[in-house]
Amino acid sequence: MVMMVPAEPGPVHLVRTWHRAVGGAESNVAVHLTRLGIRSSWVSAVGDDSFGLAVLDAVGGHGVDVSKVRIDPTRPTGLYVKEASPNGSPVRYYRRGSAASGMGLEMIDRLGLGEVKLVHLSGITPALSDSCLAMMRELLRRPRHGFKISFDLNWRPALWADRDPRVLRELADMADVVLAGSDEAELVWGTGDAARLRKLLPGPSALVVKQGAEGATLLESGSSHFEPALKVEVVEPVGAGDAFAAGFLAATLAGEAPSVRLRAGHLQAAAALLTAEDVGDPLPDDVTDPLLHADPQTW
Ligand code: KDG
Repeated sequence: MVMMVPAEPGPVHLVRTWHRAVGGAESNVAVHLTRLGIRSSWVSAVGDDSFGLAVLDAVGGHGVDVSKVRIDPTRPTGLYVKEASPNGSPVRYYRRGSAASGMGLEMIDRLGLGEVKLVHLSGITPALSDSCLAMMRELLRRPRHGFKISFDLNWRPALWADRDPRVLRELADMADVVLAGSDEAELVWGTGDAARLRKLLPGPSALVVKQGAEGATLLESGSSHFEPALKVEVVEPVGAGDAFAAGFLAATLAGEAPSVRLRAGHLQAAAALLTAEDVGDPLPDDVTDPLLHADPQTW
């Protein structure tokens, strides 16, 4: 989506100068993964309009392959307005009837499932329309040969107002890797406790429960690992979950140990927390590399 952020202080209805950026959970993850050296495609749909071009330019400009994105001449590119604030940023969506909401089963062919190692999905897509939900279900139900599916819950209550969010439980349970905030899990499953959630979500081989500024827990192969988060002065939190997912998934693809995978997530999230845009500047390697493998006392 195109994202508009006020470029001057004051109540939003009085703001006349806006900063136009680009955001979207899955494209954010693709950008972070690409920066981390993982060849990534973003598969979605934009309108045949200037905002669509802006999205393709921005996401493609980071090196993400956008060649599989559908340009839909009949629907507009989605838009959202974000008011940056350290305590959670109110967002307003203008995406009903958007090109992305028009996606359906036919999009699955664009994924090149025979060639990929990982398909990353989010709980936002099934909220967009019935056809998007059907696409997600089909993708998650199909037998997987040589690739895994990760699923970030990304609970967005504004998108579920007239839809039944319980379907998220069913979709998440069919993924291989699930990431969820404990606060989101509390709302969707009635518990944010990692061990209890695991009982309600037995399908995925890996479950990551993020406890905000405290840290994150990975439950996998019968064991549980916790890594504290880094302490940062939060500028704006939107996008930090996507950054975490990318760091965690990149380290997972690299076959790293649980503590390194969680730390890789925290390091990416820390960089995203320091910017009002969804995707901030990456922390330099000479900062991240020693931290990834640091002694637990000094992390
Ligand atoms: O995770 C960040 C996203 O929430 C943001 O980029 C917008 O994808 C978005 C959404 O639907 O909320």
